[in-house]
Amino acid sequence: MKRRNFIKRASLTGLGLAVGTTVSSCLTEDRSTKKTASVTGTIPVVIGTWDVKNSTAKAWEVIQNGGSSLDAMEQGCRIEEANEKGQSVGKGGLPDRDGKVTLDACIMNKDGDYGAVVCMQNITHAISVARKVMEDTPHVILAGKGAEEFAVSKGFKRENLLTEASKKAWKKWKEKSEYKPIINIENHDTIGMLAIDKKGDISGACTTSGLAYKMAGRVGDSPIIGSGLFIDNEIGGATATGLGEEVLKTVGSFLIVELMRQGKSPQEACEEAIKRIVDKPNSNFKNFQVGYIAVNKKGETGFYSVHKGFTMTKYQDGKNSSTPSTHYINS
Ligand code: SD4
Repeated sequence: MKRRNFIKRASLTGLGLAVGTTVSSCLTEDRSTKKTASVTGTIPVVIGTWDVKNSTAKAWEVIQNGGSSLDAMEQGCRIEEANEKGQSVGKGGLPDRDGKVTLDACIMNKDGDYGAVVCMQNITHAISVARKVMEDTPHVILAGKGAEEFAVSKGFKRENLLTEASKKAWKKWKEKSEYKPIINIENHDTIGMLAIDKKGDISGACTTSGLAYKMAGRVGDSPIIGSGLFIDNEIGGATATGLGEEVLKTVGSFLIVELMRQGKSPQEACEEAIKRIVDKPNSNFKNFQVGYIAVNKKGETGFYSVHKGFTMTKYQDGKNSSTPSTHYINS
């Protein structure tokens, strides 16, 4: 048997998609111990980090109208990018220490193709530029000025992304210029989304203005394949939010997908990925937040975080709902 086929067979069995009763009953038992895990997976399904019901609703609508999970991901993320009140993504995002709003975004399709922009300024819809990088260039990542110029060449308009509210917050921060990530505060609204469409194909997307008041040029996990996002159409997908440095160092989203390949449920895989961060020597986990969400090929979902305060939004079986995650500390 070819390796690829072996992996495929093994993973499908692990997910209970093959006829094996023993495997299925094990999974049922596992799931019953997890409050937050999806008990029955159904497709289509859309999930997103944090309370992003407008985005999941948009993605669901695209899928219901026969659109692909890739279209759903782009359209869903665009809602938050255009929302000036969300200060962690797109227009209105909080700036770096020098007052510049710099965006990171990536998108990944069912074929394992990927496109990203990092540290891009002046263009609201970073997710759509990332898709153009994937579809219209021989590359996978464009950075800074190059990304911005590419976007303009594709018809995107330059805009000032620093809103009055974000400028005011930055000026206030500058009075002390203290840099310390604050759990769940600087992180809310970075949007990572995963979806399975009616054909059963999985895509994902992630878009952010990154950590508020970061150093100029800092890039987080969100646009980096395997860290902020990973999709394998035979297995499932995962995406991350929180302190990107910690996600990058553990290649979190890839890890979750590989754990699901080995037979873990999405919930178990998210918990294991958080544990890898927490268990590192000298881990400072009491002082930062990381949250993961994941979906497997059957449409079962999972989510978990270091601290309380993280939520996942899910559109499944016609219902759009936001649920707080279980978490490592005080869980
Ligand atoms: C970053 N992971 O740039 C992003 C921040 C984030 O919700 O997720 N905020 O590190």
